[in-house]
Amino acid sequence: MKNKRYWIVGIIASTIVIAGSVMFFMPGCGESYSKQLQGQEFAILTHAPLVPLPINRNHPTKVIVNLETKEITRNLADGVEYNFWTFGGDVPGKFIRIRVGDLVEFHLSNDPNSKMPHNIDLHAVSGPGGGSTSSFTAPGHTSVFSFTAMNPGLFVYHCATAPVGLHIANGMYGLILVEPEEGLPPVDREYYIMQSEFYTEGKYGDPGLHTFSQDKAVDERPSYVVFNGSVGSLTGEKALPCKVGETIRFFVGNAGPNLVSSFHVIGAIFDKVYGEGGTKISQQNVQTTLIPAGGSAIVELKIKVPGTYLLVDHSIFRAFNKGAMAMLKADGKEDLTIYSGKQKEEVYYSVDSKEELWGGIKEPSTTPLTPNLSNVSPADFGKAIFNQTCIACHQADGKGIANVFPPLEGSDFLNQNKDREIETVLKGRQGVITVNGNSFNGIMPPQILTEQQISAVLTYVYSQWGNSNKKVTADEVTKIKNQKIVVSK
Ligand code: HEC
Ligand SMILES: [Cu+2]
Repeated sequence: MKNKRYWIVGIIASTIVIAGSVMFFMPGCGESYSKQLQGQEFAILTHAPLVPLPINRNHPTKVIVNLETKEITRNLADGVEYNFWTFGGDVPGKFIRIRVGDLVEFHLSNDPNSKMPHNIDLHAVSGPGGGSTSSFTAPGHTSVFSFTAMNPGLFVYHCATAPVGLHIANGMYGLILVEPEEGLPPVDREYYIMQSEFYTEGKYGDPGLHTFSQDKAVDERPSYVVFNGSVGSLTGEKALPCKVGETIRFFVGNAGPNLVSSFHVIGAIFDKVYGEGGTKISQQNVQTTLIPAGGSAIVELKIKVPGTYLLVDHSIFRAFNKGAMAMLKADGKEDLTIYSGKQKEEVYYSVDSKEELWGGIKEPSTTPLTPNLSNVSPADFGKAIFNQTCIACHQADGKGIANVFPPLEGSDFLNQNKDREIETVLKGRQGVITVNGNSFNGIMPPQILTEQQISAVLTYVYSQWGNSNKKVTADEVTKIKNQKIVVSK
């Protein structure tokens, strides 16, 4: 009995040992991550909006990062120039991607043409100044320092040379992603976006080369709030491409230097948010996520309906008046059950005005018209519009309704002035009018019709019930439509 029990214990124990060692030596499976530093590689850095490829090592390594500070002049907006100070020649600085436990040997070089010394404070560094105390570099010099990435997460880096605010305000920031041991779950696309403010002497859009405004910066009154270093860096032709159904991951940084970002995608919901750039999914199904100055967030979403989506700071004047807008353009198949698009448009009367207007007689017909022009004669087309649009008030026989709706049948008013009646249909009519000796004081709402539809319906009306048989062309309607002044009452 006793012997048997030892046997069982022995078998269980050796199974655990064997399984454990298999898991330890087999890369890429289970908990088989080594803490042992192995090998060496050069980091491949990317300019925004691109992100370096995911890391698939299961061990830390020595990573050599070469980054150059460079002072450049380029557009901040169309026709607006600014002297940017950069990490890697553009704003935001290049994206650095490493893995937790990596030993980073950082080489910071300052372009010989720089006017300023620079350094780097990486929020991923555990140590005084985040590296800035060891990386102060004069123009034409290179500084080297090393750090071990102790914590995974998405971190901001920035220049911390005095005056710190000026170096950040001029564009010296970027993101460094420290992947956790097991990496991030694979997705279809990753993009790098960084928000920041610019404080210029001169207003938003004032043309020319602009200099930094200390006053505005201290008062936190930016002239520009932008994504990726300039107005329009990710709009129009430069919209970020994606496909319907893909999982898209944004690494979003906020450099400030002052403002907090309310990051939002108009028409989409973040399925997952790694709040503040940490490693935990802090929320799911989020509309807007807050990104502190000097902080970040990782957001993931799926676009379900094709189209162009705006990425904004939902402090909305920043988006529409200061530049904080980017675009994500999704190609793919429509799904009308998720989003139908406009199904119809009709005239609306509030309950009150409807009672007043119609006195319970009849509601206006407001069905929108989408006739197939190719197989309908102009006369039939006009008649169809009359029957769908005008009939409710003016009646099928054009006789109208006594005291409420004037007749179109043999109407002296209608036959007097063609331009005026084009205007009636286009823009509506109200006030006292006299038709065939009877006065009316009602409201005809503007008709939601195209120029072509209006020309057809009026031509039809003129051809009926003893009217003057005038022809109305679409061009004549366009002319009246564009005319600012009222033809006549
Ligand atoms: C919702 C009711 C309503 C609809 C729909 C409507 N009208 Fe009118 N219409 C009126 C009223 C009411 C007046 C008189 C306005 C006033 O008192 O100033 C009027 C006036 C007119 C007049 C000038 C007076 C006359 O009798 O000659 C014309 C022409 C006219 N409508 C044409 C049309 C045509 C064409 C359509 C369709 C495209 C149309 N209306 C649709 C209510 C309507
Ligand atoms: Cu600097």
